[in-house]
Amino acid sequence: MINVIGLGYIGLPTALMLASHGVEVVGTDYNKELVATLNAGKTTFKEDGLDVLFQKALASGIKFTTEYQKTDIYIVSVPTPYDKFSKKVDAVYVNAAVKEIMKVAPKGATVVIESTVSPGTIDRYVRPIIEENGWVIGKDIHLVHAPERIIPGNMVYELLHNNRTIGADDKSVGEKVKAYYASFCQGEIVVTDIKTAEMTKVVENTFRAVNIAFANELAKICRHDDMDVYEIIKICNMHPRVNILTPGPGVGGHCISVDPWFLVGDYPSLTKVIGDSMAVNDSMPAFVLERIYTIMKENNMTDIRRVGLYGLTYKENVDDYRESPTLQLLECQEKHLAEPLKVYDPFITKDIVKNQYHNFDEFLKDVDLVVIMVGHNELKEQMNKLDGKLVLDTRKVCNFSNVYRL
Ligand code: SAJ
Repeated sequence: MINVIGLGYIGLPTALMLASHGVEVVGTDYNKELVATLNAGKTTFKEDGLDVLFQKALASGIKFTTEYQKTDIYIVSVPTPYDKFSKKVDAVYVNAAVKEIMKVAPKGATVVIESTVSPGTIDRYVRPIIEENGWVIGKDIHLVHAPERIIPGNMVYELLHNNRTIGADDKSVGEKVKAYYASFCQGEIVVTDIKTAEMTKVVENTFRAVNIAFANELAKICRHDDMDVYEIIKICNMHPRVNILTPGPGVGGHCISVDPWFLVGDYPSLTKVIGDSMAVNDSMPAFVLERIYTIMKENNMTDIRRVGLYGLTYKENVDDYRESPTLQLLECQEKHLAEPLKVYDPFITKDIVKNQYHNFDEFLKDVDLVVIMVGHNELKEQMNKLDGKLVLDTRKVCNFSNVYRL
């Protein structure tokens, strides 16, 4: 039996996938409300294919509880934020989960950490917790790191098809854990050591953050000297060895806007490119705000209350708004002591910010300048509704001839 600890964006789909492929699974989360929702037969977030997978896993007997189980394998999938001051990974949730596991685990059990951590985190934090218990790692308990790679918006497909990395002290333990993942994963699964697996995961997200920062910096240069950044990137990407990502209003989510900081925190004197890249991405919401003021001025628009932000999530067609560029922009605007801008997002049904709308038409009635922060499909399908409005499109989804861009 596998006990999956943490039933969030990664833990839940992983638990469901294992269960629907014949593995006995119990999912554990300390959040009683979340466990009650799952036990009532409902998923806790939207994702293509998740509900079908959930039903399959229920039919296969998956259980959800707040209790840690006595079993041979634990998969820990809890959040790993970064400390805003030191930039280092904050392993507090991983540590707490491992402490709880140690209270119930039988000798010989394997603890798999799925959460993203910086290189050396398992050595620094997880090993001492186990050793304090008087247990010998490699004999009484086995440690494995199996970072996930799935992208929100396409998680179920990617869980099935992506290649994976497994890090273990002992190759045979790595192979044993690999067999569980191979029950559903059709990609290649590489077994390596723990520190390599830790570094690999952080490097993948850092690569993307640096590439996005490069695109964002190009957008700033092109705005400064009146060039079309999208046309330039399109042509550059026709070169066989160039692949520039897309500029945008900033970087959100809980991965690319967070994980690269772990490297900056741990290797401050060695991470100039990475640190500067993160700063460029973090500067984008303020850059969008500047664009808003410029466009208002150009159009003799004086009332900031007639400006509306379309999109609150960190990217298109997901309901996750953690670290979203829109929230960053509103925070930045708050510093200017201005009336908060109007906001609408079809994926966010709860009120999470001031001046939030839950109906697209009502939102449009109250604004003259629409700032596209996220290119949800809903908008792409109803773009004609923006006809007659001023539009600042930070995602290049609107083809109007008079549209403003980054
Ligand atoms: N973004 C841009 N320009 C781009 C691409 C993305 O501005 O060209 C922005 C997005 O709008 C968003 C942010 O960057 O705000 C991040 O979005 P994303 O879709 O690039 O990535 P995430 O954070 O949803 O998922 C990433 C993925 N990592 C990589 O692609 C290397 C995923 O594979 C990881 O599993 C996930 O992080 C994670 O959990 O670490």
